[in-house]
Amino acid sequence: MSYFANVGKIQFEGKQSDNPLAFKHYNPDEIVLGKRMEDYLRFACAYWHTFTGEGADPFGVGTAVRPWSGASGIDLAKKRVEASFEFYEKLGIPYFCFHDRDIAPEGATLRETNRILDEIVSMIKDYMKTSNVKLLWNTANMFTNPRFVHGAATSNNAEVFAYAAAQVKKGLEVGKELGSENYVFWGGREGYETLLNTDLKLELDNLARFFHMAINYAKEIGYTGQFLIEPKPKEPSKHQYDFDAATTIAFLQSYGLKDHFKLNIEANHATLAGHTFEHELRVSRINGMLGSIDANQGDLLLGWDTDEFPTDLYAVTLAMYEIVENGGLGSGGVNFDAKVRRTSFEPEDLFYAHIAGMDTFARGLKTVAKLKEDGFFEKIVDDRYASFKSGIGLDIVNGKADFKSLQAYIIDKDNIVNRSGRLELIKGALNEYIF
Ligand code: XLS
Ligand code: CA
Ligand code: CA
Repeated sequence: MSYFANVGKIQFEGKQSDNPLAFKHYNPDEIVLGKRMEDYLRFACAYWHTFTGEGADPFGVGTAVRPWSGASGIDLAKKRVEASFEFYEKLGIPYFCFHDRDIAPEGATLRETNRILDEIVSMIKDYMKTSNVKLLWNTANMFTNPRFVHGAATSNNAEVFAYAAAQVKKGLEVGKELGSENYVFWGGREGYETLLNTDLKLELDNLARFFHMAINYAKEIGYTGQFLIEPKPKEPSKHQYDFDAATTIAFLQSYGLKDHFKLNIEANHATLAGHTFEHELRVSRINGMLGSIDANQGDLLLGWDTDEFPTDLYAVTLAMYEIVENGGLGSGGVNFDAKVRRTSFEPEDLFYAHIAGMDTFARGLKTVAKLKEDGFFEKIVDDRYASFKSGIGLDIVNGKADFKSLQAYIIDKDNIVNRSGRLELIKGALNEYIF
């Protein structure tokens, strides 16, 4: 049975092609910066948006027309798995990601839920045997069910903490079973609304306890995937504990967890935090913490997480620069945590959306290769910070200066000369690379 009978295998046809079901820039085998594009970008499909989501919003039910619509329960879950592998293979996307609850419905108890999950996991495992598609990461949904109303690992209710622990325990076992290359912790409802009823210290201590337990259990069962934390501000709780990269890194450091984690940086979460995507990537990178990315874009006119497919070449180029400077993403990848708009409700739209995202990242990568070849940013930054390459600046950098020597150096100087940052010149020149 075919779910996407109208669509064949998506091929690279190049820029001149007018076939909407072809790549114009993403050519998996093309070598860019010494690596195959496919290996550099490690694209992944987000199960929740592409197979589970139906396009509902707070004002209306789902609009999505899906070949698996009409089925329910475990039947629906199985149809989604079948459709997903057909989709990955036709698109030529090498990875996928899921939350436990995306792939299988819940039962009355966790025992029952795990049994249903096992059934779907074993089906996925069979599909993985006969395809080249791999699991980039899996995670636990600890935010949809009402039991998580006060959070999961930061809930005031110890039984909810226990439930969350058991759920992540199972997630790590599933990760091991399917060979997931990373395991993601996105905060979900880990945050608070008001200090009027919140023990902030206990909640943060408990969150750290939870992570230590996860590390210990992964070790115990020999799960070797990279642990990733995905920062996000504002949603769903007003004060999310993993607000942004800097906050998350500080938390990990305070609790002796830093060596066990990297970050999964999402574009839309960066902008919600009042940062650019590249800022969040840079902060992670310079701290040795950049692990993976959730590729999407927000709408700067809207204050929430719209999870649009990434098509902004400018932003993606600057993001790809950070990834290239990071030496790639290691075991991480570029996961399209993005959903087609509610108005793009036909099954083909799922292909168009991923093609647009993959082509945009491929273009970003190729542009960065040119920028690197010309040393574009390196020259700008070297020149701008030249004062630290010799004389007093070099003394500061080498730790040879102190307040007394600096005072002696500067106290009688009658003019300090600054130079223009040349921002408009830089932006104009950058446009020539991108467009
Ligand atoms: C929600 C998050 C979530 C994580 C995985 O905003 O992006 O989907 O990526 O739990
Ligand atoms: Ca995400
Ligand atoms: Ca998001």
